[in-house]
Amino acid sequence: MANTKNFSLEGKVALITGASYGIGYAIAKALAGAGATIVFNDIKEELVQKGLEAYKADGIKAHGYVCDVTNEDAVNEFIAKVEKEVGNVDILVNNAGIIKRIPMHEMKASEFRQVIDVDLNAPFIVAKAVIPTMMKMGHGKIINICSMMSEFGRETVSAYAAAKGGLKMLTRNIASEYGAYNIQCNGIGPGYIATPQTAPLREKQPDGSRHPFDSFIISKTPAGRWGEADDLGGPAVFLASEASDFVNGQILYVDGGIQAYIGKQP
Ligand code: NAP
Ligand code: GCO
Repeated sequence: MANTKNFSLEGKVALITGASYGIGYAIAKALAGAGATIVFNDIKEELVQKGLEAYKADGIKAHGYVCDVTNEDAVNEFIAKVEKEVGNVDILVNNAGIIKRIPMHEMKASEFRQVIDVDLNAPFIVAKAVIPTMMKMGHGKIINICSMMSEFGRETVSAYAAAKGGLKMLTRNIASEYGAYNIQCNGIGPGYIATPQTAPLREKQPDGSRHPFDSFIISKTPAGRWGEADDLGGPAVFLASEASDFVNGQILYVDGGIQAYIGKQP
């Protein structure tokens, strides 16, 4: 029998930030399927409630909290509450994120800072809040949701690319600084995934045709489709489990092959 390491998450507490819906929800569902207890947050109470209903409908008893991940005091209170009410966080998925698609020369500095705040500063804040307990426990898994924009740029996403590029290096630095405590920190780099965040890029044109960007992504992806949030569940279970105990500081791209492909001849 091959000595395959354990993919089970039984007995583990997993915190997924911004997981009322979208990629965070799909990852939480997969981690729950592997046995983890799910904790999630959202900024708005009504979305936490909506998320709790969705988890319940999927047979998952999740714990939902209202917390703005950019607010360090609120995050520290949130983590203390989770540790008291649910248990120590064994697995952190820094998923919460925003994007603003604005040409850089038209973007206000305040808009740039807002994206950096949610997509880069917040993963630092939340990781910093859970690492001390992980150090005491002698184990921990941190998964940062990066992006193809951790590697590439494109028009209108300067702030997002800067944040996700920084998040790739924050991932590698946490791996370097805390690997000695048996804490593994890796990233997942989704390709183009069909969620509310990318809905504007897939909107049907007035004549009913595909959005040009939609056609572009389809032509650039060997899989010939956008990713689904559920496509990220398996990779997340792997990086959250003992099966990846010797994987550290890596970004696992789940992109349907888009980064390997020159693109279909028009
Ligand atoms: P989404 O549908 O826009 O969901 C983002 C989630 O983050 C929402 O639940 C949102 O809550 C929450 N959030 C935003 N700001 C927050 C804050 N300050 N505090 C707490 N929660 C906050 O996005 P998604 O497509 O699922 O993406 C999730 C992650 O994957 C993001 O980091 C994104 O950058 C990354 N990603 C997405 C794609 C893609 O193609 N979709 C590809 C690569 C990477 P509210 O609804 O209350 O704002
Ligand atoms: C965009 C998209 C992308 C995806 C994702 C790709 O406007 O280019 O939103 O940024 O969200 O990050 O990996």
